[in-house]
Amino acid sequence: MKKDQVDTQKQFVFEKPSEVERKIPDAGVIDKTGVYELSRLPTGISKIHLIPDFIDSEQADWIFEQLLQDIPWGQRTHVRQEVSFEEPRLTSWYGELPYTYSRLTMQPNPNWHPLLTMLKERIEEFTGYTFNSLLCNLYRNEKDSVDWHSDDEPSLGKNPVIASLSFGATRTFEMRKKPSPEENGDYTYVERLRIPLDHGTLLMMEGATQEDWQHRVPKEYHSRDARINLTFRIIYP
Ligand SMILES: O=C(O)CCC(=O)C(=O)O
Repeated sequence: MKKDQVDTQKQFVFEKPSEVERKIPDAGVIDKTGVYELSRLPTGISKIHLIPDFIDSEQADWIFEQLLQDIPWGQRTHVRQEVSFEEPRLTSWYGELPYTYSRLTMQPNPNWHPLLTMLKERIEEFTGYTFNSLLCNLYRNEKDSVDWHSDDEPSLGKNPVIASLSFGATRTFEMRKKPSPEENGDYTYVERLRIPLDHGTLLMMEGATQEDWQHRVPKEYHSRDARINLTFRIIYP
């Protein structure tokens, strides 16, 4: 065969790409009362329980006003790689023991506000768990937020139960599943959930939720009024 003959006989063969094109999954939305199993992995079952209107709106209105006024809100500063930055929200801690997260320690404060004690007891009666600590968050407006994290500090023990009660403006609580080891820390294709937390809503997180999932409350592009979030926890010495 001559050389030019070979060239004209060249064929283009379509070859399927060896890697299947992956789609980023749409975020699921959870906004109805119910118990939801998020995942079942060797680490355990991740479960949340959403109870909108746990506190009726009229009661929630005055609770919000009281807490906004009475809780000793403070702005904490984090230092990372020698750069310090202020948390984009105000916080307050209640409990007999100090609480350390992101290398920041909040000192014990055993002087529970009576309203907080009342809310704690109501949640305990409903859930059957006994909580000994509370992290309060105040999101002053749409610019305040909390970044992706899990509540997995050693002081919370294994499979912590966290009861999160919200007052004021509705903000979206987002969850994303931690990637499997093959993903090398890449969250691009992980499962995601969006949970609107509005005035008086209780969200319980249980089982392996903190081990296998992360959560955040992102900044919003449109204006938002203030929101208070109370996360009741069980801290071990
Ligand atoms: O504001 C919320 O709903 C979440 C707060 C939170 O993630 C936390 O306190 O760890």
